[in-house]
Amino acid sequence: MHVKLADESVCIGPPPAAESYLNIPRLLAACEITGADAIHPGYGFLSENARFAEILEEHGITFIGPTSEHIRIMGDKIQAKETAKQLGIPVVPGSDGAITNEVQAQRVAKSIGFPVLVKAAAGGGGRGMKVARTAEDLDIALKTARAEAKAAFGDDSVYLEKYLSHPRHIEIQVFGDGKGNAIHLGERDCSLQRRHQKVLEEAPSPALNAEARDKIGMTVARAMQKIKYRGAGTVEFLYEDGEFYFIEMNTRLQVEHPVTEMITGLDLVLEQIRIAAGHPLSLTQEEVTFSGHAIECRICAENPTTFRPSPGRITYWHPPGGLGVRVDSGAYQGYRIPPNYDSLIGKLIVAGKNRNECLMRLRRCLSEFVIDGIETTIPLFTELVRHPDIANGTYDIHWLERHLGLKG
Ligand code: MV4
Repeated sequence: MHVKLADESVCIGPPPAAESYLNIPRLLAACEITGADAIHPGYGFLSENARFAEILEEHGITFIGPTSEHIRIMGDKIQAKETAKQLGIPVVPGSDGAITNEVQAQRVAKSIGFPVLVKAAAGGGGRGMKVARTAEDLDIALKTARAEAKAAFGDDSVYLEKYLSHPRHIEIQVFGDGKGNAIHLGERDCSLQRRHQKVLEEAPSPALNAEARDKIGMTVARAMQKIKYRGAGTVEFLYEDGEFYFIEMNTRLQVEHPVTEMITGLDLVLEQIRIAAGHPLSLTQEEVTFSGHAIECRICAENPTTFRPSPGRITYWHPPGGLGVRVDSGAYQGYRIPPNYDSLIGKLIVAGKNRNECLMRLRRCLSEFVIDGIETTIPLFTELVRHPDIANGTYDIHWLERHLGLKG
């Protein structure tokens, strides 16, 4: 779809990402051929690759995003946490930097109390994490986490954190102009996840009131002002018993950004391009307003119970519509979902004056959405939006896996 809609398109190579979407020389060649003076990295692939941003900076091509320095800082989870702490952002109690030996690990674990979590500095998105519930567990967890981190990221540095057992995952959207101005655009609640893949996201979070939102939002905005952050960013928190704990920062736009757009009325991609072109932020913090509620369902080409990928040709495509209904997708009737990439094929986003209106609208949209020729996760959402825990928003990050596990 993106090739069909573009003014001009250049083939950057065959499906294997290493020969195309991750191939920096080929991407640069496309800029040279077309005379493009800016690249929007989207999400995934090279969107948080500091080296890529650096190479573009060196070639005078605008990277629509933060500086390579900020990408690098936030890409190392230990440095990111240290930076967050210095900027006054609340963090999870844990080791002061990397764990270098087991004696230190046991001492830190004793002081913060078990259970603790061993995390890989080069990890993120759930990779390279091990829970330790006792001192004996800790030695094993350290060795396994280090080995996995070495294998996965070529970097075995790990750190320790207090393990939060029933948190929500709440993230703050922030924008900076790179000159010291930054605003927050509220939060998104992404607690409904399966194997570290977000399934459903909503804004605002059913767990926050205006005071809590403003407090954490302003803390993040001030922090981004201090480092002169440029572009879109998302600061991820765990939220448990009324407290926020910083876990990571994403230096890119996120898949779930539409729910923020629906409640603020701001076009976040336009905002990214404006800032990259040197324009000021479109709004001051005082001009940011939140109205209504929005919920996004990630529609994947997967079996709705086994989650096995289901690529193939879409023989019939009928999306829902109407007031407050948005379908962001590159799919269409006759399109063949390739097996080479992520199984996400579309995002169904509904907006309404409150959460209940969104749920009712979502139920109607899911019943109207027809995608034939492949299996999709639509039936999973049809069931979820009827479940009482979802209807009243009392779910934490473990709810979905517990719910699916119970279903066998
Ligand atoms: C945690 C945690 C509990 N306690 N840190 C998962 C991916 C990465 N964003 C960090 N993650 C977690 N860090 C402490 N100290 C639980 C998780 C976690 C999680 C976090 C957000 C959303 C879904 C999750 C699923 C499993 C574990």
